[in-house]
Amino acid sequence: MTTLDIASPYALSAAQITQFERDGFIKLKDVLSPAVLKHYGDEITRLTIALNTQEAPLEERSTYDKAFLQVMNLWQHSAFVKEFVMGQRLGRIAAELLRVRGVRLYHDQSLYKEPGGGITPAHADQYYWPLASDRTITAWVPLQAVPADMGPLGFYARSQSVEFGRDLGISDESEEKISANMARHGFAFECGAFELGEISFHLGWTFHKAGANVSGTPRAVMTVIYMDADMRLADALSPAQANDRDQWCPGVQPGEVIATPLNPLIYSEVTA
Ligand SMILES: O=C(O)CCC(=O)C(=O)O
Repeated sequence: MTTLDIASPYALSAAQITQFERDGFIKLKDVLSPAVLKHYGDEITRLTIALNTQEAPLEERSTYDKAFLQVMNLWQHSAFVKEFVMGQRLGRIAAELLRVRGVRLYHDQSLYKEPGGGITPAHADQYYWPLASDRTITAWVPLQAVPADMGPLGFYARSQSVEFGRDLGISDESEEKISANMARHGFAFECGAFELGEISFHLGWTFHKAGANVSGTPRAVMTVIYMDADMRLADALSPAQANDRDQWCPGVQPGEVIATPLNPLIYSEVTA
C-alpha cells in the first residue's frame, strides 16, 4: 500500500469473510494509512463543522442529537471527499464481505461525537432503509484512534437475524428495549477501542450502539453505506423509509434497481 492508497485490494481472508457472515460485523486493522486518514479526514471534519445545522447546546438536545453531529452525502459537496467515498479498497471489502459482484453507494455520512456527546442508542440501520434485501453494509471509518472513553462503535455479535427491535428508530426506547432483549438472549456485546487505520464493517440488520464521548477530544468518524449493485427498492414501511427513498433513491419505483446518479457503482468485480 502506498501512503495515499485508497484503491489497492486489502487482503481479506476466507476466514474473515466467514467470521463476518457469522457475526454480522468485523473489525479490520491497517485498512487505511495514517496519511490517508489525515489527507481526507481534515476535509471531512472541516465540512462536517461547516455544514451541520445543530445549534442547540448539548444539554438541550434529544438523545439522538446528543449522540453526534451528522452530515450526509459529503461526497456531493466536495470532489475531494468524492474521491474517498469512491475508493476501491473499501468498496471491494464491502463487496467481498457481502459476497456480491459489486456495490453501489446508498449514502455516506460523517458522525462526529463531540466531547461530552452522549450515547448512540442501540439500533439496526436497516430500520431506516426501504431496501429489498439484506445485502447492505456500513464501513465505519474513524479519522483518529478511538479509545474506550471516546465512544467506539460496539456490536451485538450474531444479532443480524434477530427480528425484535427492527421496528425501533434510534431513541431512548430503542436503547432500553434492544439492549434488554440482547442481554435476555445472551448476545455478546463486542465493544473495544479502534486503532488508527482500523475500520469496522456491519450489516444493515446487525444491532449496534456506542458509548458517550467522555474524553476531551472529538470522535470524528466517516461512514460509507454500500448496497448490492443490484439492490431493488422496497415499499416504504414508515415515514422514515419514505424520507430515505426520496433522499437517496429519487425517482426509483418499488421493484426497480436503485441506480440513480446518487448511487454510483463504487466497485464491480467485472471492471476491477
Ligand atoms: O457512530 C456512531 O456512534 C453510530 C454509528 C452507526 O450507528 C452506524 O454507522 O450505523
